[in-house]
Amino acid sequence: MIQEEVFKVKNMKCTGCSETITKTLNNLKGIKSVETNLDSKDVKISMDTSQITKKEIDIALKQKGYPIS
Ligand SMILES: [Cu+2]
Repeated sequence: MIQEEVFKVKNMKCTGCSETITKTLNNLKGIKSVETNLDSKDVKISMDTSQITKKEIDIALKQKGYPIS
């Protein structure tokens, strides 16, 4: 099932951060689209929930220094 969710992202402070976050997410299986918002410090992710979980997204981003909540 394709599901859209918004997560708060810690440490996202500039366009470099949002590029890293977007790239990291797009490399994950099951991610359909990524939209970062620097003002609200969050990311809107469209994902296939049969291929990826929030936990996996969290782990991948945490490794880059951007934990989500
Ligand atoms: Cu940055």
